[in-house]
Amino acid sequence: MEATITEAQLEKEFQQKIDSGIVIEPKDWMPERYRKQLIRMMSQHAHSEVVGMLPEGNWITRAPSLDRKAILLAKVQDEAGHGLYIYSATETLGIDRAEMMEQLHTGKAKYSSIFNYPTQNWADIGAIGWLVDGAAIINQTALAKCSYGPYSRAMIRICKEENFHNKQGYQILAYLMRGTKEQQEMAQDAMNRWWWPSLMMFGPSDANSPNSAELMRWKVKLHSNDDLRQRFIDRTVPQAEAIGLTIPDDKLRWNPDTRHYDWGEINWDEFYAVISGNGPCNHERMSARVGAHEKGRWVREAAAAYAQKHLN
Ligand code: BYC
Repeated sequence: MEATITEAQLEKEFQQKIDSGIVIEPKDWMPERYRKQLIRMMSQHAHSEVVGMLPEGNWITRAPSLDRKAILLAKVQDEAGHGLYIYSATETLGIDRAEMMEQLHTGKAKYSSIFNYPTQNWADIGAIGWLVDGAAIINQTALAKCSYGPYSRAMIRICKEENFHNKQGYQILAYLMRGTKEQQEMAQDAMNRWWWPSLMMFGPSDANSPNSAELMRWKVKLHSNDDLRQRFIDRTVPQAEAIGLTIPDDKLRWNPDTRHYDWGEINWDEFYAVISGNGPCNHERMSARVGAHEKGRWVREAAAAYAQKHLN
């Protein structure tokens, strides 16, 4: 008689694969909880890419030159592409895109807190590219080595594109800092408004991160929220100094003993308000997203009708 493999044995073997660095592929056995956690995190990541087009899209028609418009247009299109890769990667876990959309539109699924802040002037586009894409690169470079194959592979290409985004943002601010006093003030004002929300992108502090322990055991996350946040600060402070921007944090200073920057305290009340739907632009972002989805209904229906007629 064949011995039945128990769930516990399967889980043990799964963990051994993870511990020895074997990448998990869609058809491999995986614990239901691993699948659920990945669907949660990856779908929220895909939603972030798509909702993230809105604050920058706001400036495409008002970019200060044709070159800047072309660059911004390309960047925003890249973000749409990132959303598509990650939605496709998430579908390999057995959820379909319509269900993910439904979760976003009903508020069941989150998207990154950062996209609930307004883009008030052109310098904000520089700050998003430099700080927001910069934070995303730190997070995603780690995810490119995560245990789930489709997610890690999507991240490799995305990180390459984010690097271009990051440089174009930094260049916008570097140019403004070489400009008139008014332009320098615009750049500093954008820095002041985007710095702390960018730090919030890494999630709650480790002590308050309910998902981290499990995700790190499964090597979905390779570093904790606080470790990645510190890495971002250490990398970004010298870049700010190089172009004459001041980081809006009185407590920021280099610590020669730890060889990291010490820094102040995130306003966690603000973070939790934003992720529970009460940030400055949550309602605006969701109504724009739901509206765009509704407007695209006829395209989805036409594509489905075409597929039924010609592709079966
Ligand atoms: N915003 O236990 P935790 C881009 C939620 S887009 C909102 O630490 P986890 C770009 C968290 O979901 C790049 N919610 O969670 C696009 C959880 O709630 P639920 C976006 C947040 O998963 C366009 C709860 O708080 N990148 O680059 O272990 C233009 C507890 O947190 C946030 C990604 O999505 C937040 N900031 O860690 C420009 C990266 N932080 O789900 C640029 C992929 C936490 O239990 N995601 N929450 O209801 C991750 O790496 C991880 O999911 C996080 C959170 C580090 C974000």
